[in-house]
Amino acid sequence: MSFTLEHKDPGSSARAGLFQTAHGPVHTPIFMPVGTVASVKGVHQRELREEVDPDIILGNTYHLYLRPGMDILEAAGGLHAFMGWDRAILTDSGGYQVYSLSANRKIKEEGVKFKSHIDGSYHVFTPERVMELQRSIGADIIMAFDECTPYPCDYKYAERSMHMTHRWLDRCLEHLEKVPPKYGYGQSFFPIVQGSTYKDLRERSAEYIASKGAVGNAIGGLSVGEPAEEMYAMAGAVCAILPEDKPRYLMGVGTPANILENIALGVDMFDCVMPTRNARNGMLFTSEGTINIKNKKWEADFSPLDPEGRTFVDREYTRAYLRHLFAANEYLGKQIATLHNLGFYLQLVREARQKIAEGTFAAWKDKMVRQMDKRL
Ligand code: PRF
Repeated sequence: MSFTLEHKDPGSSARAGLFQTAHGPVHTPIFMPVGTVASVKGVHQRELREEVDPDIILGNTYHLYLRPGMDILEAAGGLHAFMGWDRAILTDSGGYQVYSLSANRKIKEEGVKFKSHIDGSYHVFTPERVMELQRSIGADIIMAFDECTPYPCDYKYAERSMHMTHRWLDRCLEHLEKVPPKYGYGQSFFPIVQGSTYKDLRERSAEYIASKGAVGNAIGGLSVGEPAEEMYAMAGAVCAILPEDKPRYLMGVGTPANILENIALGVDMFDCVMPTRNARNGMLFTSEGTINIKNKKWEADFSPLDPEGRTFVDREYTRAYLRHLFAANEYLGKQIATLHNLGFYLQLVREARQKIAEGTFAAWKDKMVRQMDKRL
């Protein structure tokens, strides 16, 4: 994988770039729709490709390991073939899901023992095992096994955890040398910066991560409940240290405003369940602010969902109709809202990329953030 930095914004640290994977180019800044269990919930792969048009989507090692399992994925020829998605995929390592989803997890130097959230069975993830699992899944970008600290987190715990994440990183790198890719194309490995909300820890972690010379780098442990200003302060401090000529991925972020603010700090890649999960609860993101489509105020609003939206649902369905589908608890309502939100997020990062290329990103970002924070 090679990353080319194409444009730098004169008014901020925003950048536009391009990296090549075995499954096509990824233009940055990019938002990666979350396809946790080999499916972006409620969206056909064809719709995703043709209407939302992301260069890359995300899968989760933790979920795919529990279901369908590695035997099935390997027999299918990897995740791309299994789910019928021929563009790029990134898999998260489980370093976050193990902590947020499983019960009775025990974290030790060796790895994490956890209880499945599906059937209560016990499993162990070590850095070595997680590298093997990600080889079997076959994503284009694979992630280090890390510990995502909770918020708030006391300094001593954050420091010890950061050092363990660094030792796990070295084990990941060593093991990847021994286990080659399985499907005839290369996989790019991204290490992850941790350090909670402590600037000195973040800086030490960023320096350690940068010293590994990976093709791209990630920032974890943010957007876990801290105030947005703290997230921006940490992302800014880390971006100042991570190499400029490699993509930077901020994991699990965020709202449309969070994404634009972090692009301004020099982040290139994002993923979040927010557009898909909130859609299923009736929350729509638009450039004028967020809409709760279940509100009575939309009952007889026969205007299109989003006159500026790029997907067919934005033009072909009205707010009144979508409100009705939610009131009647129809599947189609969730599908329409999901497609709209993903279309909005991808349009937002495409526009950000264009503004960076034009050199007008900073002022546009400030205007957009003010608008999008409104509730309609
Ligand atoms: N680590 C990993 N995945 C993640 C995170 C992390 O810290 C986060 C934190 N926002 C989201 N996804 N491996």
